[in-house]
Amino acid sequence: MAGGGDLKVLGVWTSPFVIRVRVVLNLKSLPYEYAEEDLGNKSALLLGSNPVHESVPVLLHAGRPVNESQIIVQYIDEVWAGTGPAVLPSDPYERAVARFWAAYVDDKVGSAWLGMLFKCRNEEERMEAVARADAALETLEGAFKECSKGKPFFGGDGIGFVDVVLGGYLGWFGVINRLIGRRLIDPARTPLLAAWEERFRAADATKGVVPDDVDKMLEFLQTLRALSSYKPE
Ligand SMILES: N[C@@H](CCC(=O)N[C@@H](CS)C(=O)NCC(=O)O)C(=O)O
Repeated sequence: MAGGGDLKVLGVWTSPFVIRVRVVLNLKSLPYEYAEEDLGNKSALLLGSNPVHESVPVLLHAGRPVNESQIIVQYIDEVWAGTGPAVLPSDPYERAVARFWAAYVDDKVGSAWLGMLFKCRNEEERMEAVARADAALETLEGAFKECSKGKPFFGGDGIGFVDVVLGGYLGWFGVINRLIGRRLIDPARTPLLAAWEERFRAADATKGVVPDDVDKMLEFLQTLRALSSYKPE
């Protein structure tokens, strides 16, 4: 089994995709080296490790790169299956359901997130993206009920695949909350998810990884928007 010396994450501290990988490494208590990337001046290691997308996160395991956050999370869960809690369910059907909802999060919530913060050219476009996020979160409220079966997380008693995929966005949701003057995960509209958000933020594995400094995030947002190379798809 590889120890911490064998694991390195190339990341950006605000990235929802990086955060989910770090939460899973924490859940499994796997030590790793973390290298912060500058998206305006990417390292040769990043460009060489992920030449197709040139994006973070990259997990280097004994020097070999694994790319794409959902794939990285599943890789960690498979390689360290006996270490710490399982992130994906053991039952194949439940695993398929978890993968379905994780894909839904990145498709619907992820595109609304880009719309709310990066792509919108005016307030009207921001609010259109907020409406798309609201609709996706309402659907996820139903998914939470189905997957959690009354337990605290999508994954049941502990944080699972859908939890880390959605939870990675919570730092940016703090920024959106400030911009729109209410909680995006609205306790009135989606009470189960609102309670889930509190639990996820309070979990040990997310401490120091899910950002909570909204001012610092807003500063980062300005830097990112000013980067001519940053073109969110
Ligand atoms: N689908 C990818 C998305 C990764 C991604 O978009 N990462 C952003 C940071 S949040 C990035 O590195 N973008 C490269 C760039 O801006 O040049 C994943 O899940 O890993």
